[in-house]
Amino acid sequence: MKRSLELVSNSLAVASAVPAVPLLSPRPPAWVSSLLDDDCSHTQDSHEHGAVRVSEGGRFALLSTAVPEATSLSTQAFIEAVAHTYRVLWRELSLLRRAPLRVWNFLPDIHGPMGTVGDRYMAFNVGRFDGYSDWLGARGDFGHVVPTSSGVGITGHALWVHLLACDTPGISIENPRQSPSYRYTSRYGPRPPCFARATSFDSTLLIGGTASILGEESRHHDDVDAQTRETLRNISAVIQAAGGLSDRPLAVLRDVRVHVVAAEYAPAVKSILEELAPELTSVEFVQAELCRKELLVEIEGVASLS
Ligand code: 3EB
Repeated sequence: MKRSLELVSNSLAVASAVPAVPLLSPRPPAWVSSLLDDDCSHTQDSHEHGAVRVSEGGRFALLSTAVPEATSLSTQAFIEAVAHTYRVLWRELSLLRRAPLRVWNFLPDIHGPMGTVGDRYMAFNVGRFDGYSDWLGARGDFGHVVPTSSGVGITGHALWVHLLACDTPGISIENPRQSPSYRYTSRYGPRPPCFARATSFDSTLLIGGTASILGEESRHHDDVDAQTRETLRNISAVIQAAGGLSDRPLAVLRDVRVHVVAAEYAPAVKSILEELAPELTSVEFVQAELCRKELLVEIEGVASLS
């Protein structure tokens, strides 16, 4: 026991090799509050409207809502609760006269079984699809309309959805290396997820959850190194697609949140980030379950296109 403790403290002494990896909390990353604060001519206003908490700061607003006992719901009730959540958020958006930029979805018991639908993430996708379909009218035509997002696991029983919005619409960006999420086949669930790979506004690019997926297929099962490199190729491609620097797209990446399924993966991901994206200003590691069991790492972030 003593021996292994010594080993741990020795490795800690080597140039910050071991990052802290807290369990994910169901909240957007810190840059979101800075965005609301910075763009504020007066103090940030926060109020409740029905089930939605609205925080407004200048041109931006963050809409947050939860389904408290989501894990107790039947498959059908859960799907309906997700669809309802999306309808409520989008109704609130139009009341506020704002356009969606970015969604964070935090799912409790993300791989819990949900009958013939599959797991809870797949059931979530059915509900999100239904909610978006009602809002968009034309079923399935989500291109250039849905914002970028992430969908990750969270401990506890509540489902949380946060929506960042702006007074001017963003531009949805797709990744040529990946199928648009809303065109996934039924291989990963009866209804596809609905999100853009990134949303740009002004000269900022919000990059949604990005993992080791090529086309629609998960790559490099059981290899966190290869998954991280594949993920960073996807992030490069989406920055390029948005018109970012083409020689080394990762140089414009600013803040990232890195989700790892197990804390022990963090040092490997950290050293690849130091190799390929040394300009990063802030890296937050969190431990979370991801939407497909074979995915070990997922990275989201902000890039500066100017
Ligand atoms: C994927 O399909 C898997 O469900 O909102 C990335 C971004 C992922 C968003 C979501 C899921 C979601 O790329 C990971």
